[in-house]
Amino acid sequence: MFDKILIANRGEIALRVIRACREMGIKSVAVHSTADADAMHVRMADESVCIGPNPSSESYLNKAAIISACEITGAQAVHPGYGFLSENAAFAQALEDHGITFIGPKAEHIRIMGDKITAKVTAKDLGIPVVPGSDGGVADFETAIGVAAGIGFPVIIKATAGGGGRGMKVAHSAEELEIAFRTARSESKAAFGNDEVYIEKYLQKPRHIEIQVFGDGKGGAVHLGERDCSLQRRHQKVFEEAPGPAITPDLRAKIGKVCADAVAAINYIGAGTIEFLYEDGEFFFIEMNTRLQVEHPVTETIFGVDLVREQIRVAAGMDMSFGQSDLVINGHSIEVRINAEKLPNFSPCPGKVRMFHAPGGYGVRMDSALYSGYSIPPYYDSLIGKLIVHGRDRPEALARLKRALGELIIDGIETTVPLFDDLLAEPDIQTGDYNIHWLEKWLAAKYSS
Ligand code: MV4
Repeated sequence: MFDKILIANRGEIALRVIRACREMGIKSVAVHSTADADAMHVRMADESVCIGPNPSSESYLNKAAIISACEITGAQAVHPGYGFLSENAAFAQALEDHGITFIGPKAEHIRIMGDKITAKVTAKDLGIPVVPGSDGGVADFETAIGVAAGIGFPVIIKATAGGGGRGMKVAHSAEELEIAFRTARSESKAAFGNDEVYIEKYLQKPRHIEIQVFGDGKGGAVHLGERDCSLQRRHQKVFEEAPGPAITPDLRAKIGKVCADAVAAINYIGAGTIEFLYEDGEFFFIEMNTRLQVEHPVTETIFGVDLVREQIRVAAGMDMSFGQSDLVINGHSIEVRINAEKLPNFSPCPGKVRMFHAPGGYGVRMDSALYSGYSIPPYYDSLIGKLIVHGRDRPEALARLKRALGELIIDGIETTVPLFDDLLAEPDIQTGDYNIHWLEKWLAAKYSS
């Protein structure tokens, strides 16, 4: 087992990893930018190294500075958290070249899943159901028309180099397709330096369902069910839950086995998430994320497993501490993401937190790097906390979430907390009757005045 791990991240996820290290008897090294000298992850780690100035491009994304920090401190492994370098194949490779373990999948798997066409072809070959569409890139409009004729309108054009919703265009007719196809290509070229696009059948009212998988890197893998992350605004998740309100045990077991078998077949190591659109009882692969996700706690909560501990174990060459038959769902979990943003426009609202009080009590977990008196710097993501609740069933989790939100105090800045009080009052949220468009429609209606 490692004796020291460097955490190449900040905020709540850095604390999450430091906590796992401490419980495992592993020393932790925090890295930070100038702006983060007083951040909680720096205080909580055993050691810290300043790796650069405020912009993340010069600090949290600075590969050479992070590798130097490993060499200076003697850290044998790096946990990347999410975002930043977590899905950067070149970083994973550079660490390996320096004899440092990347706590995550092999660079090759990161690379495959980072290219959306290669990811889809790989998924299909591994027996994962994919959205009907072009087999690979579509180079000209004539080909695009041919694909659309085969699958029927509406269709969606996606950037190969995209992901997270960037560079997508929907077309309902051949006329719309001509414009959409050209715009998608030029926007993709401008945004990613790559104009390759592909075409899929456009699903009109799906849910975003993602399957958590975990591999041991030696042909063993399990699934840990699904999360329903359909409640999103501008491709940012806002509210996530497990199990998914629309997913039956039979559906879960079937798609879960397909996913676990697929990652086992490629000797995948560590945590991964296979994202699907789910509509009318069918799953359609869209992307795979080769990192620990923000919303991993809802899965941890219902299965009673520590995913970060498992990531560290398998990265050190140990076996996973559970098999598929050990993984039994207990109750229901919901996470809400708390951002330093001002409603109704979600405009970033950094600044000094005069007082922070986290809710607690039975079935409540608050993952946050806030403390009273902390100044949230303006340079990074606006996520400042995740409130995760557990109940015996969904109604109990919802009631507990409402209770916990009532205890939470974040004074001095604007946050997205008031949104959740309103959201919990909605009958569709109470019954779980929502899809990927529900939140944006609700926000438009609610804040239209
Ligand atoms: C789609 C789709 C409908 N049909 N693909 C958006 C983000 C990216 N990961 C995939 N996305 C979508 N792909 C087909 N074939 C609708 C979306 C989509 C979406 C997906 C998940 C969660 C929120 C979304 C919001 C708008 C569009």
